[in-house]
Amino acid sequence: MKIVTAKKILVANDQIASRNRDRFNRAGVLTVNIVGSPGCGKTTLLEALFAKLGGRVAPAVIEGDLASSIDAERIERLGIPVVQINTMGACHLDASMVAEAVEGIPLDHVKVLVIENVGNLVCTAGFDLGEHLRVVILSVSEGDDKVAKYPTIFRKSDVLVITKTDVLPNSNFQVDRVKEDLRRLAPNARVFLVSALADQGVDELADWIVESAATPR
Ligand SMILES: Nc1nc2c(ncn2[C@@H]2O[C@H](COP(=O)(O)OP(=O)(O)OP(=O)(O)O)[C@@H](O)[C@H]2O)c(=O)[nH]1
Ligand SMILES: [Mg+2]
Repeated sequence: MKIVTAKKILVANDQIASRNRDRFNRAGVLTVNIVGSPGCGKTTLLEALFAKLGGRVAPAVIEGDLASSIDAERIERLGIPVVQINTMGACHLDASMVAEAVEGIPLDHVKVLVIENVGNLVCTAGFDLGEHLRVVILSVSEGDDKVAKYPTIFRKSDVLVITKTDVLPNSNFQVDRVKEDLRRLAPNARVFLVSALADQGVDELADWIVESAATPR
């Protein structure tokens, strides 16, 4: 009987991820993997962010969900190229899914490819997709203990976006606690505070995306 271990699956994933990254580099496309719990506000943040790009960089999106094309339809309404991946139950995207989805993205006309991963704070941590930057989203309503409780994804991310900051006045969420926990795990990670609905901090995030897209890789 053939037994495939998780380690072998991860090694194979890393090889495909590396090919994806080469492809993005050749096309001059910055690729950002967005991870976070279900409902933390990933798609809403993308909608707000794209409205702020103002033609400075051309975005495209790969949406990952177990089922449905709800999120892809939201992005499509903005006139942005998008491909939906349905994982049929898998709790994360992997590099081969992204390699296939990229076939539907006009890379020659794109400067930033955003991959919205399946809503999950655990499984998404182990799978490199070939992205250049990983952005983890934590919404205020999830609680300020999540960095300490789910360290892997935070350790492996370049940026933490704390979302739904409009909810802060009615919450016991301590931003400083989150920043302290993150500093121990990922001292170089940047932190943005954002409310997509109240339009707070979105400009700063958009500027960071534009700067990152212009940075040589
Ligand atoms: N108060 C507040 N609510 C928000 C904010 N951003 C998103 N929401 C709400 O949070 C809910 C989930 O938002 P989505 O953007 O669909 O979340 P998601 O992370 O993309 O969800 P999945 O793709 O299903 O994992 C919606 O009801 C949003 O209106 C925000 O900045 N403030
Ligand atoms: Mg979404």
